[in-house]
Amino acid sequence: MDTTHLRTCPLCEATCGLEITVRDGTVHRIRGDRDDVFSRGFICPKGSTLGALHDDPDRLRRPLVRRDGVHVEVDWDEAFAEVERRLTPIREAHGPDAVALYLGNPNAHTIAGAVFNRPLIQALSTHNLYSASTVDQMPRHVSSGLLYGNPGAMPVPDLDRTDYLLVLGADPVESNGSLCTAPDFPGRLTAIRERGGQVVVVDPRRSRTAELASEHLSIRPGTDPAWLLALLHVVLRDGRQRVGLDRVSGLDALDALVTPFTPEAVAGWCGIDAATTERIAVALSDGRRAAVYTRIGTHTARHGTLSSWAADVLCLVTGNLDAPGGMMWPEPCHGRPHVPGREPGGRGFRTGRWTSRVSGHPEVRGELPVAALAEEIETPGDGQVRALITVAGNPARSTPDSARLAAALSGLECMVSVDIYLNETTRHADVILPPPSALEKSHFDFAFYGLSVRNVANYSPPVFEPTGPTEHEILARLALVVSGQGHDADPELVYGLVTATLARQATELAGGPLEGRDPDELLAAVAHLDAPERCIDLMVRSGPYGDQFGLRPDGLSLARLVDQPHGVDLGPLEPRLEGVLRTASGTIEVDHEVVRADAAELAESLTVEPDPTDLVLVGRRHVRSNNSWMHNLDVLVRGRPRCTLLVHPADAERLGLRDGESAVVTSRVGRVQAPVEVTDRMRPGVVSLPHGWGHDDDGARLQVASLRPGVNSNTLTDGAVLDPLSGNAALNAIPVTVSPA
Ligand SMILES: Nc1nc2c(c(=O)[nH]1)N[C@H]1C(S)=C(S)[C@@H](COP(=O)(O)OP(=O)(O)OC[C@H]3O[C@@H](n4cnc5c(=O)[nH]c(N)nc54)[C@H](O)[C@@H]3O)O[C@H]1N2
Ligand SMILES: Nc1nc2c(c(=O)[nH]1)N[C@H]1C(S)=C(S)[C@@H](COP(=O)(O)OP(=O)(O)OC[C@H]3O[C@@H](n4cnc5c(=O)[nH]c(N)nc54)[C@H](O)[C@@H]3O)O[C@H]1N2
Ligand code: SF4
Ligand SMILES: [Mo]
Repeated sequence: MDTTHLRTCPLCEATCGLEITVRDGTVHRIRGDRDDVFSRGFICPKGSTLGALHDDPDRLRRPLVRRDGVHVEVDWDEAFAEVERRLTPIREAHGPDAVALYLGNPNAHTIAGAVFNRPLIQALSTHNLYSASTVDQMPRHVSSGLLYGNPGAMPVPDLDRTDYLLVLGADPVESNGSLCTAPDFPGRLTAIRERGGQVVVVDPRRSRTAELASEHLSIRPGTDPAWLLALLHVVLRDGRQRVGLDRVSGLDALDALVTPFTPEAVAGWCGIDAATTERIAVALSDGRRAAVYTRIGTHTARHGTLSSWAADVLCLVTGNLDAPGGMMWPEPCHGRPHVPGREPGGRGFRTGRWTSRVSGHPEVRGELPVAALAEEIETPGDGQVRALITVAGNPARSTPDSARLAAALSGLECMVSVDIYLNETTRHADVILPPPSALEKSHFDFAFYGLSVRNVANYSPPVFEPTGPTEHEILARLALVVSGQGHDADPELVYGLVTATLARQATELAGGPLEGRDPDELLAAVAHLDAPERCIDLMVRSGPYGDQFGLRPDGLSLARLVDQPHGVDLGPLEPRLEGVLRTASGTIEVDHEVVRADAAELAESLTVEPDPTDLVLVGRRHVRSNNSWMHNLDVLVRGRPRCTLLVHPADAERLGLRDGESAVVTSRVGRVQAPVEVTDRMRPGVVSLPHGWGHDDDGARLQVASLRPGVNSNTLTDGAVLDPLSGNAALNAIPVTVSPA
């Protein structure tokens, strides 16, 4: 008997609708759901592997505890008891900062990660909070914090209505998009060109996205902020600005900031001639609908925040912020509802409320840079990290100078990992707590409905019943252990707190639709649901489209989402600046001392003439890969090796490298050996290696991945190079030397 299940793919940010056929208790087929309101049948090769992932014999089903250096299976109570035995004395003897927490990328893709990490973070109350955000998008949070007072409010390109899309440092044909949720990104790019618009891709490599574009500019890595400021320079110099918004302050400071960044001054530095820069600046400011989209290549860089800030300011001054076809803010269905008459503004944004112990890095959004985690573990003294909890993260592969971090992990007194694999990171753990597979969880995209190019909502129930505790139960029980309530305390204690907070927030929102209602009435209305569903229902019903618990009977609720398994389309994005502004002034605050200082520092580097024989390393993604953790699926990794070093023919010639042969790549911190792929896709002077590989560590259990291990590119990236405004690691433009092996 076949059953069909419709659900959203949880693997990347594109949120594609899947149609999953189950036969005799196993996944028989997965294809794109043609009736999904957003993805319309689009699927990538990863989407159809959820069954293989579920059935992967290496995926952990039972907890592991390390005994005499070997991981052995134990039952769940024993595992939590072990966590309590090991963690509690460390916290008691050395205080809360002795236990660090690292949250990895899949937390953005699970309900547990979105809602149930909070109690664990609160219970730990450690200054040593780290996440994949500081090897990813932290610069964009900071630029939104500075400009809008709201680090969560990151505008997205209005892909379906723009006529001009400038893409820097993103390759959405491979990645399917990031900080821009758009299933079938390639189709949406093609549509821009088909309706007469243009797509310009700025990337040191001619990526597949660049091939789809109207124009490709092969920029020198790490120089995007200078080029973006040069575009701004031209717009301001020629009086081409047309700011359409009135809640803006600090624009007067821009002229001085962009003065050094003339198209001529940046031409040699960026590798883009002045005439091209002038032409792009004119196109962006001639009144057409235009959007500037920056991503990994620009954010994981020394001036990542400055780039992100400059891209938004460029849209602001050309009338393309909060306007259709420009950069816009989605209105997620679980967000805060409209409050009629509310004055925009709030408490503003600040960083540096505390600093890291060893290097004094400022806290950003409650986090310290993960690039500093190794030194916090290694350096003795008060506040030294002695224990670490990882949740859905593989920092031994995904963070800079990761060989140093891996060595530090092996010196911890205690490590606990919530993870589905015994891999390069979790092999260091004393206890591994495996959550159920993606198909055993319900799904709701808390993170991505706020980054979506259309307002949509979708809820997916689990396909299979979980055989062990759910991920939210694991997180709740960890929070209870940490807060001293014992390894056998009832997780409902945590669920109750989380849901009570949500109900209180809804009923205490001044001027909100539920103001003054009894929170217990809301809680009673959702009491019959499981914990994640209670949270979703509370947020959706009290959100901008919600039924407001009866006040708006045709409004949205979990029940309505369940009834519409192809998703609910809530329409195109609408201007909503006033809803997102949280600056103290109630305006977009353009002028910041820290931004001016960073731009001045950048201006200094323009005078340094690049040496044509210097080599720098950048990263890349492939559509059949997903960071470090999907290489254990044969269907995805079979075929030609993909962890190769791309080298331009001229560099290959000069360095004596031959296609298919091996090269040694050396940076300040490490060295790897990888097969060379000679290709004119690369800009001369730039080599490219993907991250997330290197699956040959002893003690990991990845039978398929270990057959095609590849090499770990983060052996080369340098933990000492950060974007000072955000603490984000620079993972691109890494100086390297390359020689034949
Ligand atoms: N050089 C270089 N380094 C990079 C990047 C780059 O471009 N270049 N990109 C960076 C970026 S953008 C990111 S986001 C980071 C990612 O950094 P991480 O999040 O640290 O690494 P991932 O490879 O995503 O590892 C995810 C982990 O979660 C586990 N997992 C998968 N699904 C689940 C689940 O449902 N629950 C739980 N509990 N665990 C699960 C996997 O087994 C794996 O151990 O890497 C960064 N590192
Ligand atoms: N298939 C697949 N999809 C993924 C992931 C994956 O690992 N595999 N990871 C997911 C995650 S966690 C994220 S954050 C997103 C990331 O999604 P994207 O931001 O699209 O990331 P990439 O595909 O790595 O593309 C980055 C591009 O930046 C270029 N680049 C490098 N340095 C520079 C520079 O200095 N300037 C400019 N202008 N360009 C530069 C690189 O050549 C590369 O083409 O993808 C997500 N989706
Ligand atoms: S593009 Fe992303 S969301 Fe869509 S099927 Fe592929 S992995 Fe899943
Ligand atoms: Mo990411």
